Amino acid sequence: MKNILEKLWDQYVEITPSAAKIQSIFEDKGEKIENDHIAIRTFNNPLVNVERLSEPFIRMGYEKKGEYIFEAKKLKAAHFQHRSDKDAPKIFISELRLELCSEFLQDVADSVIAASGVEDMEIDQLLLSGCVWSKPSYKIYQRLVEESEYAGWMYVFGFRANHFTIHCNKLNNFETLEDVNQFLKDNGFKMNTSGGEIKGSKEQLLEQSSILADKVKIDFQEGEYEVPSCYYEFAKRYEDSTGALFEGFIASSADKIFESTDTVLSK
Ligand code: OOG
Ligand code: NI
Repeated sequence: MKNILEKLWDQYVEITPSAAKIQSIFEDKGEKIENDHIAIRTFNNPLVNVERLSEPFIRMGYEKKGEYIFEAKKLKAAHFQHRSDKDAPKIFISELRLELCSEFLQDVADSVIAASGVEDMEIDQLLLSGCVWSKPSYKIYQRLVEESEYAGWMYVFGFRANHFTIHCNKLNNFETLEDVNQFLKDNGFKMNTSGGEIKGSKEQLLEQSSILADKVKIDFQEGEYEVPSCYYEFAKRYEDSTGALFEGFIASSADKIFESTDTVLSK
């Protein structure tokens, strides 16, 4: 039986072919890939909020560590770390604060959640349920994206891993994150350059980069349209003055990493 992290990976690579390609080009260089973290998105509706989606991870031995606020994007997030297994990927779960959004957006979120039957679902099942509501409308998607790229993404892709993240400290042939980025670009991948190719710094104890989300054809009510799906991220962590590896996230960097799925960036 595959565990939930393996199932999330399988579901993710189905709509993120670049992730499988990237793994294989690193493996061809003799690397063994380990993930630093996995990210999940949701709405703050009590039926599906961060608290609720974190339950299966808490049961697996994870505990809540950091909390983050993204004012402009109207998001809140928390990260979870495994209590004893230091190699277990961290889990970063964010939620859109619906009460700060337009009535239109709130109505869409409420109605898709109400129509999805999530109340009767096991959370393990919900986490892997993707777009659990009925076929999305391209018109609604476009209107959501105008207000919140995050809401548009959530409406189409729903519950799944939004990205996995290569733990670059564990690579043997790449000294710096610049080296990783160069290797990706040499292999034809497009980086998210919002806020610079590398977000964060050694002084902040965390450097991150990501490719732009892949694009996939989605069967909307109005027909097929290509939209950005999921991306792969790369993180390098540093030790603080006591010699402890930094295990948190940096809100100002995360703010830009979110944009890897923006429709405007992938044009
Ligand atoms: C999460 C973006 C933030 C990080 O590592 O800072 C993030 C998302 O795109 O859902 O993953
Ligand atoms: Ni991330």
